[in-house]
Amino acid sequence: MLAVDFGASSGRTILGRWDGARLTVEDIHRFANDPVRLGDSLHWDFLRLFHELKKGIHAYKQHASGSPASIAVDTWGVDYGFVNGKGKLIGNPYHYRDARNTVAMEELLASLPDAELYARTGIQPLSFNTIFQLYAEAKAQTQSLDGDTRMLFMPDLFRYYLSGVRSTEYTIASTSGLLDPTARDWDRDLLGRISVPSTLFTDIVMPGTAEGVLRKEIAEELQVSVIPIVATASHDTASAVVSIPSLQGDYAYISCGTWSLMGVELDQPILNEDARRWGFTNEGGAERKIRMLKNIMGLWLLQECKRQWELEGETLSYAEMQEMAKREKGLLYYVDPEDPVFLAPGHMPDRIRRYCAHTGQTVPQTKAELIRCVVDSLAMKFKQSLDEIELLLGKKLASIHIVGGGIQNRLLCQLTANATGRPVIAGPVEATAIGNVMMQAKAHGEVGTLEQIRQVVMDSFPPDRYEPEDSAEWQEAFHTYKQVITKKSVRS
Ligand code: ADP
Ligand code: LRH
Repeated sequence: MLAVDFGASSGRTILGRWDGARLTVEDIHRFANDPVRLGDSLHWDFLRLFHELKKGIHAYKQHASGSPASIAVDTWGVDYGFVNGKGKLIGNPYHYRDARNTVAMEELLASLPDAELYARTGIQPLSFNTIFQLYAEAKAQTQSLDGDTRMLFMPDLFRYYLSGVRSTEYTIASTSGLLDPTARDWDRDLLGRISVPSTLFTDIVMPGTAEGVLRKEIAEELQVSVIPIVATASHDTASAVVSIPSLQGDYAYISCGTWSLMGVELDQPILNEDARRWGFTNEGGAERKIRMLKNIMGLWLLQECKRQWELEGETLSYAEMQEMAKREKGLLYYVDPEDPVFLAPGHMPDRIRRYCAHTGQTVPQTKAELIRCVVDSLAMKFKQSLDEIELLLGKKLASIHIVGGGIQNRLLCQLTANATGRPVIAGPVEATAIGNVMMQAKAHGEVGTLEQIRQVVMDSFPPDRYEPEDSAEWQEAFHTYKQVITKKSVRS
């Protein structure tokens, strides 16, 4: 089975080999996913990404014989494109970090208060949620959206151009802020209130559903046979959560890549005032589960420092950056990785320094100090979020599972154990692609339940473990961190 995983910073095609009991994965194609600024807007390069998708399918032949049993695509959340009745893509999809959304959010929240919206959708109001993007779109009237046009989220859009089937997969739709989290379907009344035609929205299909086959013209172009296309848990975070290697319910997870998505898996959403105030979101998971989690601006802060330093002429690898931070003294300065000041691209080192100055802290000067500041702050944010999750659940959690590319930052894994005082269980690194493949296996009837899938992941990809160290020092420092982030929210 081929899993195509488009992350916000890079994409990959993974070949999953399933022997009936264990899974192995092989990376057969990797590519960068660089957004493009065009005029004053920020976009995804959809055509280039589709080209990379085809290259990944073609690469299969160099690694295996015959054809894959199926293909499925997952991507980051919230973004979408429009496809008209003739199958043409209207415009190039916007990047969720585009600046147009902030004003749209403020305007919509003026007529649809935050508390009401949260009670209806269970989604933390972030400016880039699809609901605000569509509202911005409707106001700007840049596209003509007739009755035959459909809005498709990014993985659905890729799937449409692979198979010709226009449908909406549940987990990706759940990132939009347009679903009723209990009914697990569109909130039709809400759709009416954002001034876009209701005909834009297709039926919702559950993850693990076969949705057509590879278009004949693509099969001919790539000289492959006609391959089934599956709607997997197509929000990358949902696929990552599928492959948490545990059968216990007593852990919090962090899906750690560009973003850090920290939360728990539940049967029903939590929609109370504390969950809203603390910024928790209730997204949909495989098997109708709810992913109650927080969107934390994760390793994006390091990605943007790295990019800025490259522009200034110094190229550092992530491995080098981690080593530099390890040598630095810790617990000296903090930022709040949830603060919207860090959302847009550009000049990240300056923004981190400004944040520290603004909150009366010592300002990190060197690159190593800046990296250490980010890693310490993330570990502290994970501790803060864990405390909030435990209050919402009314129980203590035994461990933290971290999955995704971020586990290669071993310093972050260790500091997370130190900050939370809980063991960190790290892996698999390709959790999203593995979850994607296992939901395809489910569509083929090879596995039935989430428990069976997680047993397979546990048997196939043994994780690493980090024990907490220096707990007293971290507990004390946590109070300083909390004072810092409170100071910032009071001042801004
Ligand atoms: P996404 O899917 O959101 O694009 P990934 O899951 O691929 O993100 O994770 C990317 C992040 O992993 C990078 O931002 C970087 O911080 C971290 N990372 C990748 N490789 C390494 C490495 N060798 N050492 C430390 N961190 C790494
Ligand atoms: C992570 C992610 C996250 C959010 C963001 C926009 O890649 O999917 O869960 O939805 O991107």
